[in-house]
Amino acid sequence: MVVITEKGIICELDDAAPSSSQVIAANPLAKVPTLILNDGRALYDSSIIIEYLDGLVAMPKLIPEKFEERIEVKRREALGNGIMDAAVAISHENREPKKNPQRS
Ligand SMILES: N[C@@H](CCC(=O)N[C@@H](CS)C(=O)NCC(=O)O)C(=O)O
Repeated sequence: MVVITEKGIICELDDAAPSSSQVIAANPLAKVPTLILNDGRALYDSSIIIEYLDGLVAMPKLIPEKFEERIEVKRREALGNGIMDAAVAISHENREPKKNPQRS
């Protein structure tokens, strides 16, 4: 969403759940984000989607060409992904029923 906003890309957004038939049909991993291209192909995993969108629209360039700068951006991306993975895991865990519920 940040890349789409930064690049001013016009696209259709759908808040389909990972378990929806639409996502499952497009992405064998059944995960979001999944980007469905105009030709019907689907891209998945945010890092691939970001790289695609950065190449699709030239400016502003978000992933630098220079090796060291590129690695720094990729390091930050990996940190962001790790934080999101942890947040999703915590969110799922909080939805699990408590194993030893306390009685009031
Ligand atoms: N590495 C992936 C992670 C995608 C991901 O885990 N998405 C979650 C968002 S809640 C999901 O779709 N989970 C569904 C599932 O794991 O079944 C990315 O960056 O796109």
